[in-house]
Amino acid sequence: DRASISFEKRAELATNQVAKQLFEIIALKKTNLCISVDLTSTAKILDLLEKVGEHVCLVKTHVDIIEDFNSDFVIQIKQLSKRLNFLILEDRKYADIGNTVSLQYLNGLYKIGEWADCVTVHSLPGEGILKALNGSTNGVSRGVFLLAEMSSEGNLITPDYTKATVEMAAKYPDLITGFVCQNKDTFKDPGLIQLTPGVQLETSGDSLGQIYNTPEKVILDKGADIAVVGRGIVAAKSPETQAVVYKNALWKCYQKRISG
Ligand code: BMP
Repeated sequence: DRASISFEKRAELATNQVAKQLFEIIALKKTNLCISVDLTSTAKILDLLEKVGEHVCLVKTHVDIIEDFNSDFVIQIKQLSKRLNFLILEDRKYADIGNTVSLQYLNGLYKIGEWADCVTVHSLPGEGILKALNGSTNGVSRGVFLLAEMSSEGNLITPDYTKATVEMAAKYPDLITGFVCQNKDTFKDPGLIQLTPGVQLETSGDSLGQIYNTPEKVILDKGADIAVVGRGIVAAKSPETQAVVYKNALWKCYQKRISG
């Protein structure tokens, strides 16, 4: 099963170039931590990444919450991503017809397709959404994480929806980096990445339906390859110290997992 295969080996099995790169970064930096930088100013985001960037493999953004988004921010976050060796996932959660998504991906204020290594996408509208993104990458290696499950309480995703999402992804091996999901049985392909949000050490949820699990639970029981941590690090007194705590906890679990 995919959870017992090393990240080095899985890099060789990946068919999407972003997945391959991510597996390689994880193995090299020995970190399967993704930081979710849900902050509303460019200065705060860049300052945080300067401190935690070396401890993460992936930085997840929500650019539409930034008050002062500008093209210089894009240049700077790209420079940080090169220097500290992480990839960027814009958590846009596209969910419209293919034509609209293609416009949203390439245009507007954010021009996400120009700078994000990968994006999140809902399977809800059907495969046109993947066709649109496939045709919008202009030969540059880009990736998609498909939402197969969510961490929030009472979400409407059913087992059938999850299964159909995984089947849809199988038709786009060059485009799909992996799944945002919560369970190890959700998919089997060891070349794809399980990205799992809803991870925190301090609490079991927030007041708006988020559900948290510990690093141990998500890596060892739920099959996560990369764990997404937002407020657990961002809201900590020392985000850098806390990033190291999560990084070490997650990596220890991964090592235990592959040693069988
Ligand atoms: P936090 O660790 O602060 O709860 O942040 C979790 C992040 O992961 C948020 O940016 C949220 O949008 C995202 N997320 C999630 O929490 N659950 C999902 O199922 C999918 C997500 O993308």
